[in-house]
Formats: sequence, C-alpha cells, structure tokens
Amino acid sequence: MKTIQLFTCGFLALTLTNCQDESVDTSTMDDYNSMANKTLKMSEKMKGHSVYVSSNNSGKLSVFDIQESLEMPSMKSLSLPYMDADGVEYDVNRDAIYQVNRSDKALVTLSHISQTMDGDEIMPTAMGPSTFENGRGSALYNNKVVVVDDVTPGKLVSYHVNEDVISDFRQYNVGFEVWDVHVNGKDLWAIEDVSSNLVYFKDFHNAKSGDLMYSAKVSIEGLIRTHGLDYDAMTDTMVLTDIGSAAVPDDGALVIINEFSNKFMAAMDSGIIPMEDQIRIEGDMTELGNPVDVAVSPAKQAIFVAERAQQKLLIFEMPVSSGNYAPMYSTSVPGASSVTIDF
Ligand SMILES: [Ca+2]
Ligand SMILES: [Ca+2]
Repeated sequence: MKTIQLFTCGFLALTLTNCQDESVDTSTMDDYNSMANKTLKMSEKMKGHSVYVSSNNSGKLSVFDIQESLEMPSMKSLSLPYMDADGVEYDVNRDAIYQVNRSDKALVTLSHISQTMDGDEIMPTAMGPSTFENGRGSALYNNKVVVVDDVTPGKLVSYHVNEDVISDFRQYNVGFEVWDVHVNGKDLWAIEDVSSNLVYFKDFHNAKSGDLMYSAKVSIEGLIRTHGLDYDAMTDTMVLTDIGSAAVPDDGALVIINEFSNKFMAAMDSGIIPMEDQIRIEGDMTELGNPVDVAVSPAKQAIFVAERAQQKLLIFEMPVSSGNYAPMYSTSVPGASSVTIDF
C-alpha cells in the first residue's frame, strides 16, 4: 500500500513538471526556490535554437542551428581533443556543454559554446574524475550531471558540474545494464539495455550513494531493444528509440507515447505499455537503423535523432499516428552517438 502511495506522489511530481522546490541537497529551501525561479527566467530568456550531436569516432561535436529552418539548418563542426564521446548536455545558465568523454573516461565541460565558430578546436575547461568505465547517456539536473556507466551490472555516476570544476557527487548501483537516462523533477527514468524495458526511479534526486532500487519497470510492447529516451513534461510526451538488432542497419524505430503518465501508471499493473498506446515511426523511408539517442521538442513539433548505424542526424516532424515517415532533415554525422537541444 505504501508503495502505491509513493507512485501516486511520483506521478503528481511527473505531471507538475517542477517539483524541485521540495529538494534538499545542501542548499536551503529559500535559496533553492530563488535559484529555481532565476533559472526558469533565465532559461526562458535564453532559449536557444541549437542541436548538439556527439560522435564516438570522429573527435567532433556537431552543432546545428535550426533558427531559420528545421529542414535546412546551418551547421558548425568543433574539434575536440578526444575521439570517442557520448552523452551530451547543454547548460543554458553557463552556455556550456557537458560531454561524456569516453576516450579519457571522464565528464568534461566545454565553455562559451555559442561563441564558437565552425572549425574551431576547443579544449575542455573542466574535466571530472575517472569514475566511470563505459560512459553512455547522461542527464543534467540541478547543477549536476548523471552519467550512465554501461557495465554489468550497471551503474550511474553523478557529478557536481560548472565551467571550472567537475567533482564527484554520488554513485549508484542499479543492478541492470543501462544505456540512457532522463531526469524529470526529482525522478529519474532509465532504459535497460538489451531489453524493451523502461525503468522508473522515484526521488532519485535525494538518493544516497549505493544500491539504488527502482520503483517500477515496465516493458514497451513491440519494442526490441531500446537505447535513447527523452521526455517532455509540459506535454507529458515520452519518446524512446528502438535499435532493433544492433547488427541490422535499417530496422530502427521511434516510439512516441502521449499522455505518458497515465499510461505508465496503468502499465505498473499490467507490466506493459501496449502497442495501441504508442505511435511508431518505422519503415524504409525513415532512415532509422540504430537510433541511439533522441531529443523531443513539442514546441517545434520535432524529434531529433542520433542515428548511429546510418551515421546521421535525423529530424522528424512529430507524428500524430504511426507510419513510415521520411525525416524532414537528414545529414551525415560520422559516429553520431548522442543528441541534445537547447530549446
Ligand atoms: Ca538496428
Ligand atoms: Ca539521451
């Protein structure tokens, strides 16, 4: 009974979009509230129009500007002093990128990102401790970044982050292999690698280091192997990628779940989110093979995909029904491994 009440509370948190004002950590509540308000105002004012794509083999960060057009963005390519990168997060308050540098097994900060020009070689302004082995997806929350360590069994590693310093915060053992995570309010969503499972951790925000038990795990019907996820709290929309078989370069799909909170709540009884609750983009027009990461923008009615098998950034119009849709934009990004947006 207690568990069920916790879940209900969790879903309130989920739908109210911002429950961070209950947070503890080291700040006092007043500090935290005023910081959250300031952050919200700054975020509104500084809403950008860039899409950032990591590569795990090129040593480049690709930045696409969609201000003029989603179908024809302009692009700049930044050179990094490491070849293999994954999770990428944009910090609007610092104009900084936090990126999982897999070559050196460390999270790094790339500062003044909006001032960079095409072809620039950029050096990290901060580098974290090497406390993960096999970094994958990441999520930014409350001046921290949580990085997935895709080891067996899986781990999550959190860091305090800013322009100058990245330091250890907490480490968690989740007991299963993880690929990507998303933080919403105080809660965290993860996808289990080599499965169709979506996993919910209520109140991740306050969890102490050590073993972290999930609150719920549900299967997404029809999905073979999920990798990336993104959730928009304003519209309650969850988007998941399906890479199908990792060895097959043209069997990928995207899964969009509208009214996600209610559907997930129902799935906690049944254990499954059925096909009829999903919209699927799949087929030969889609260019989807191994979509490893995704970002969703309901404001732009668009879904941004890091497509690893085809080595591309793909932009899809937000669909209202399932179908074999061509992307509205498709361009080569060698080694595309992760994507984020600043709007
Ligand atoms: Ca595939
Ligand atoms: Ca992601």
